[in-house]
Amino acid sequence: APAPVAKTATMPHTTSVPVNGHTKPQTVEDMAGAWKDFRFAPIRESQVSRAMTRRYFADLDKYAESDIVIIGAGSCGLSTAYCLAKARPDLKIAIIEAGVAPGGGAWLGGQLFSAMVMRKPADAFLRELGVEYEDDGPDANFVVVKHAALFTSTVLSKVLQFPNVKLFNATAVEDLITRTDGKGGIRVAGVVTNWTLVSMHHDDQSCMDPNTLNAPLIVSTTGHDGPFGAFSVKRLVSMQAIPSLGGMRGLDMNTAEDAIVKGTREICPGLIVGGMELSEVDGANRMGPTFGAMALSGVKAAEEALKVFDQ
Ligand code: AHZ
Repeated sequence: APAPVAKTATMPHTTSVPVNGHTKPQTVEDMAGAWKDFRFAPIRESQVSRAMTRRYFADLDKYAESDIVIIGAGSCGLSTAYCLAKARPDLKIAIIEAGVAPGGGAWLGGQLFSAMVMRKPADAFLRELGVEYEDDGPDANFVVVKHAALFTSTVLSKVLQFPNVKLFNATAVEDLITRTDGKGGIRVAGVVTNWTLVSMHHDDQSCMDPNTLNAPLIVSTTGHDGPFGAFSVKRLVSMQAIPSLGGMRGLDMNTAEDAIVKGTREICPGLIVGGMELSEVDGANRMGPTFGAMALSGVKAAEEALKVFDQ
């Protein structure tokens, strides 16, 4: 019979496992110079398969009823997830990310440059995460993280370590679950998902029906319009839940970042929108390569979500 899924993780450096017939503390230092007799512990392929699939399907089962679903794991979605998971360990938070690699556009600063600029006061979020940055002093209006990937990998790793968060990557939200509110309006009540590779082939394969996750609250952070971007707000327009989109405007860092943070809100019952997806609703400017608004829009999205959730 398959072994039950372990409830708690054991840190590798405290594990005692049999190595070369001897049980001894397993450290990297122990291995040095001992490669001639080196052997991995034996395995059968089906054990690997079951170790992965049992957990994945247990997660699908658990998160089929989530408390909050975050669509998109870019800089805004990950910041939202961090704040929500930290504030409310009792909530089940699912993140659905279309890409194989979470992080959206936050692996680089601007163009193909490494450094990531965050305007003050978003440096507070970097201190919260423990991400180091360069600050040119009290008169400087922004701080610089030496590589965007340092910010993104840190927030991602912290989010993934929360026991109440599950990231389903390579999975696209294809539609929203909606309910009528009895007064001619709708309430968003979950998401309709599919493997992203399946979503990309609806034009050349016969109907491949999706899966669903129910949740009383969705936070959509799918970025500005593009092949996958602005997903939820475009769907709200086609369902006539909101009249039209304002369309993202040209670049103006000063107006754009304030507008995105302040505008982060529940735009339709059950659906909060944050990050650059919001620029498509409100007709806000883009900010280009400054990421403070994405982090703080995440902070505000989490605050708005908890307000709704606590009602
Ligand atoms: O893959 C997308 C990306 O990782 C994901 N996504 C989009 N549609 C999805 C769908 N289902 C699941 N239907 C989906 N996932 O959402 C993520 C969006 O990340 P992003 O980095 O594009 O958006 P953001 O709002 O978090 O950050 C925007 C960063 C920008 S854009 C910009 C400018 O153009 O001026 N400036 C900044 C700082």
